[in-house]
Amino acid sequence: MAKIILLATLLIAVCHTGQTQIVSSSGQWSKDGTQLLSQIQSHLLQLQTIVSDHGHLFMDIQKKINNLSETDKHLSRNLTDQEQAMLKDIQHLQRQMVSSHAKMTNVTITLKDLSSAVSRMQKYTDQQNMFNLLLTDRINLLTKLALYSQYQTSYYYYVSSTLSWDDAANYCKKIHPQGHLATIQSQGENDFIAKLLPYGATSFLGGHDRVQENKWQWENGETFNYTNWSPGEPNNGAAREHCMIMYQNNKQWNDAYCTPGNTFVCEIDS
Ligand SMILES: *[C@@H]1O[C@H](CO)[C@@H](O)[C@H](O)[C@H]1NC(C)=O
Ligand SMILES: *[C@@H]1O[C@H](CO)[C@@H](O)[C@H](O)[C@H]1NC(C)=O
Ligand SMILES: *[C@@H]1O[C@H](CO)[C@@H](O)[C@H](O)[C@H]1NC(C)=O
Ligand SMILES: *[C@@H]1O[C@H](CO)[C@@H](O)[C@H](O)[C@H]1NC(C)=O
Ligand SMILES: [Ca+2]
Repeated sequence: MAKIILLATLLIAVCHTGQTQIVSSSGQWSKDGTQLLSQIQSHLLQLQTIVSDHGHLFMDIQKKINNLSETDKHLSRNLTDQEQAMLKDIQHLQRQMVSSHAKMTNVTITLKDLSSAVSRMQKYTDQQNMFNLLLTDRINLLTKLALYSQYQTSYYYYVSSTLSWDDAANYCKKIHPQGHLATIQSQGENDFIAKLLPYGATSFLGGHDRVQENKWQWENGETFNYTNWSPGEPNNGAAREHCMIMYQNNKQWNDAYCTPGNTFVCEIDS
């Protein structure tokens, strides 16, 4: 009994500490909070079962004591002092039992309340997390719309850093799961991308012939069905030009070294 009450007190204390820890200063529940709540909830359910079992045990003992004192009453017409004292003890014990049982019932009710409160908090936490995710998505979308230019079903993003072609390709992949160095499949798309380049820029696109010389392909596997090479290109200068760049000045392409020296354009498929 004492153990149970101690356990319950501890648990309630844990819950209480938990609450202050898991609510951040902004009043939002953290992910750790959610896990903690789940744990507390399952402990509460276990404890509730134990307490409820004890409740039944108390009722049984109480019935037996009632029976015992009933039996005693029949004899009480002629009890010795010692027997009278024993009867008083038994009655006192009985009152204690009844009061303990009431306390236990109260603990059970408190635990049930606590458990459903934890449930509600859990739901609230889930909703809060969902809301945060939606908000993050919305912010990402707005950011994307602010920085990226849309042409048909893709977004394009000019990057002024001069990285190697490989690093540029990785950069585009990192900024979005559908990101890649820009690929071109029509005159319209070509001209749209050219307009994103600042004056005089030379920028990497997603084309290369690194697998087989003069067999050009788009890095993301798209069909290579449109070309816009500058006159005399691709010429594989110094036998080292395997990465495609676009010239801003004539909107046309050249094969260039894959080493750092050109800006680049990322494309994000939607
Ligand atoms: C009460 O006591 C009598 C006699 O001692 C016994 O026969 C009876 O089963 C008891 N009842 C309960 C509920 O314990
Ligand atoms: C009660 O106790 C008295 C003596 O203390 C005795 O004389 C009497 O017979 C007892 N009565 C019963 C019913 O046991
Ligand atoms: C049980 O709770 C009620 C109300 O919450 C209170 O009035 C009562 O005194 C409590 N009983 C015990 C035994 O703690
Ligand atoms: C190249 O293929 C893509 C996808 O099938 C298509 O949308 C595009 O119009 C084609 N471009 C040309 C120039 O045929
Ligand atoms: Ca060239």
